[in-house]
Amino acid sequence: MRKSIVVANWKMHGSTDHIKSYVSDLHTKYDSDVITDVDLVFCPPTAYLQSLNLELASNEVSGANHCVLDNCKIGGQDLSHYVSDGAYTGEVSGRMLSDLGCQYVIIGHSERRQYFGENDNLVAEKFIAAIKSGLTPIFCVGENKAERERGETLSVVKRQLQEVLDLACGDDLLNSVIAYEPIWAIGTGLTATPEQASQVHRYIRDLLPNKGISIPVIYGGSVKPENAKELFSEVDIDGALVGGASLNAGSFLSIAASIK
Ligand code: G2H
Repeated sequence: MRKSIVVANWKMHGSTDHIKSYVSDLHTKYDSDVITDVDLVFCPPTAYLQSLNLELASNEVSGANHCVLDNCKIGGQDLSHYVSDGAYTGEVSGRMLSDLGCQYVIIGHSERRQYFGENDNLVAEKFIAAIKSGLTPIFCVGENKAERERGETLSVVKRQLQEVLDLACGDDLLNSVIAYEPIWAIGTGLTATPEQASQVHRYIRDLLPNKGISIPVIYGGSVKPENAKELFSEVDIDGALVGGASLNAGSFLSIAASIK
């Protein structure tokens, strides 16, 4: 039985005020009868990890509908491939993320690959650094529009995954999440159809040791309350990596509530 997981990737958005009102909304709108057996993972900018964690853990929220957010976790959006402390200005290690309360970290998001020059090899090193730090990597793969149009989707995904498969041992992969995010669907309003996503998810599963039987494979790319149910109706889609729609607590909870 695979875990269902819905991840909020806030990207470079947020503020102290936003966190307070967001968590207050979570407390009032979260319905534990509707959202069952789903991990909710919040990945704010690193600067806000601690305040979000404290806010989520707080039981000081007033209001009749206050509920305990047991299955809410936090994660980083990136980490250093350096595992040990050292003279690496600007870097944040996996140990530091763990120390701040993170259980997850996003690795190899297409925006990291596109704007910060992260290649398959660096991304694979970050995957290993996450595992060594006791974090669950949420490893992102996905093709761009030109690659899809040339029919290269599966070969691109295989190439991106291969470096990790080469560096990791089987047990490393057991504690990971794979996110399929077609780049042409990120922040564009375009979403892969459930069939398009499912085909790639099945292919990813086939590449994983033991057919990835226990590894969640989640979908990302303009997921919103309106399309979540249809995507989650596919057996190979175990959850979502949500960007824009995760900035509103109500929308994010509505996506999580759509999990079968
Ligand atoms: C893809 C996704 C979250 P959005 O990047 O990682 O963002 O839902 O805004 O397309």
